[in-house]
Amino acid sequence: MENIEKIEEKAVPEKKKRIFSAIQPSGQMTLGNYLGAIRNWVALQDEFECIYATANLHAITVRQDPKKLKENTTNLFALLIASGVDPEKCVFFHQSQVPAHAELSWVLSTYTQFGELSRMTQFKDKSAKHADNINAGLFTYPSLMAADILLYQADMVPVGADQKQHLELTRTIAERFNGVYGNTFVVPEPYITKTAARVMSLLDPSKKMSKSDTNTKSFILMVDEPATIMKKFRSAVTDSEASVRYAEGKDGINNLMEIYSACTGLNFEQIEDEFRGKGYGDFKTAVGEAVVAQLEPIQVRYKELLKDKKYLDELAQKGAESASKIAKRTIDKVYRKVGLVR
Ligand code: ATP
Ligand code: LTN
Repeated sequence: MENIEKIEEKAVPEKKKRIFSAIQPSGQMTLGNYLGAIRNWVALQDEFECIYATANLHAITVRQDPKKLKENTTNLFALLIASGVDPEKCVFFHQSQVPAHAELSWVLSTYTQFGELSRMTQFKDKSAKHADNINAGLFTYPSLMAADILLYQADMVPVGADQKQHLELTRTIAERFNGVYGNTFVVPEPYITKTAARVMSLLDPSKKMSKSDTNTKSFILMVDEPATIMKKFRSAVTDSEASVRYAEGKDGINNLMEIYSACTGLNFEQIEDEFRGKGYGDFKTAVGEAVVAQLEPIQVRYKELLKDKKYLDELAQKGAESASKIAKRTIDKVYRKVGLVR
């Protein structure tokens, strides 16, 4: 018995799997970002080695006002902490603080094909939206995203469903590079929630809820006041059937059911039971109240955190130092393999 205990004590703990994800400070965070991605970031922290960043280099692929970008970046950092991202448990920083992201991105862009980048739906959507600024960075955005992930040898990447295509390209780039130079990168898996993986616009439920939408009624911001949230849900587009059920052709109601399910933990059947015989008005009020209940404690913590911006900067600096150490190992290896003088 004594022997067994000793062996157990000495057993080497299994290496924790590594997680990487990022979010752009391209506007204010929406309920879609939270339910589709950030809740998973938080949930994964205890079990895995997590590395999270604000993707401010990605954000400049769309024209940004410098002062606003900086402010949005710090605010987003605070909002993520308020949402449960814990800098004590994970490595948390701003992408621009670790130059290896840009360095690896360049190398990987030479292993990413024009045709592959041309097929990215995000590129197509964003170039349609910003026809006056279809810049090279917008096109090579996925090479930078691949660099973010591969730099840390991440096993899993928690994202919303809209990022699945970028993740697939990341895997292709990693496999291509490994094929040429031998095992260099871990090939990552996407980690996507079952409910609310793609929260849709409240005004056009065929489009995803996006923080850069020009119509503010189409999204719920994490920092929206309770009265605003209730108002936005009341004006959400539904259908004329007046029956709360999840079905094809009922995109508006399906979206509200997804949101309600993600906020209450109820499944679709339970939601249908709760609202049988009731109108859409009652349902929309319940969805609004469930969302307010989720967001209120986050908003309180967020306001508190924003009082000390110096502390937030210090946290990011500390995170960036830890991230740089991990990143250095990969970028050194890549430069050596490719034959670049260091
Ligand atoms: P933009 O509107 O500027 O393109 P975005 O909100 O689409 O920004 P990010 O801020 O980079 O993009 O997204 C951060 C995370 O939130 C990603 O994992 C993304 O998949 C997820 N996400 C974005 N929109 C939604 C949505 N409507 N539903 C679910 N998840 C989403
Ligand atoms: N492209 C992502 C944001 C992003 C990201 C990443 C997500 C940038 N780098 C690395 C996961 C891993 C988006 O959601 N628009």
